Amino acid sequence: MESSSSLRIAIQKNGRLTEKSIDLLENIGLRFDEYKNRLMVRCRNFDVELLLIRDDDIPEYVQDGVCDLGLVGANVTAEKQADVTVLRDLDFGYCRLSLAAPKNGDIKEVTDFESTRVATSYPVLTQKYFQEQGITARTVEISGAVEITPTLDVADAICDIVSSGSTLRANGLKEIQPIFQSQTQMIKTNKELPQEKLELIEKFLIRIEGSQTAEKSRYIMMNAPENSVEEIIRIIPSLKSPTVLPLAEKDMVAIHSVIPIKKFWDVMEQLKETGATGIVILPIENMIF
Ligand code: PRT
Ligand code: ZN
Repeated sequence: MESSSSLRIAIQKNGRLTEKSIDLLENIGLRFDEYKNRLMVRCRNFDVELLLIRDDDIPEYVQDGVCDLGLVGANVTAEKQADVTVLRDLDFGYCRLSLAAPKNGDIKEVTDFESTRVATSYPVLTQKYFQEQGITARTVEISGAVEITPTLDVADAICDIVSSGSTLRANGLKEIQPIFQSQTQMIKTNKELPQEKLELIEKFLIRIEGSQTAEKSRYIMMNAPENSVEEIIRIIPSLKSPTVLPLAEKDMVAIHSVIPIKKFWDVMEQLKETGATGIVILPIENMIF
């Protein structure tokens, strides 16, 4: 497949990242026709096309310039040692690559991995970690169902992706050491791109930043006695200074602001103590800086 005049973005065809990747692109204003069971989908409102492929192929397609951008786990890009530029962490698909071993076995800490057989789909990252630790272990490359290999005596331990840890537990394994933290990232080819594509990428990055900030923020409105405004401004960790509007009721004002969602419950109690009432919290669709 040769390079395209449209900005070509690779996403996972069918897996954990597919829906969230499409959601992210739609959130920043791109519109697509039906994408299920398609290899290539054109964007209706930008000169963009999506290539839907296995996540393992994304770093290489981007490295080779077949695609200009890719949405893929940091774990895959690192394992493939792809020569690409990471543009942005996308705040989904969080997981870690971890060493794990049978719960009641002899392997209890990292040094116990010396001279063991470790099954993994990530031989590069696993060996790199062992090398850093001065440990000699043999990796057995397995493409799926890594967690059953100790039971089958194909390996003594494993190095696999973990998120909740329930797969390890269900297979009688315990996590010994995370070796790589991952989330989905936007990667860009290092091949030279025409100015129009670079400008479009810049535009998308600004939109992603706005949408990520909006997702983590809430619009807060409340009524409060005018003489508590200073105290409220101190409490609200707003992104911008709050708007204060007079109300028909004497000595009362309305206060509007944007706050990080994480802070909401922390400040809620304190706000009530200042005499604030009618506190309303609204989601924010997008924020442009
Ligand atoms: O077909 P294709 O090759 O595209 O898909 P795939 O099967 O290789 O990948 P997929 O869809 O399973 O995962 C895509 C990406 O999602 C990974 O490369 C990671 O970046 C990210 N991710 C996030 C995960 C997980 N969480 C995850 N939990 N990838 C895999 N898992 C698996 C893990 O392999 C293990 O089997 O889930 C199990 C562990 O989950 P817990 O919750 O039980 O710990
Ligand atoms: Zn894969």
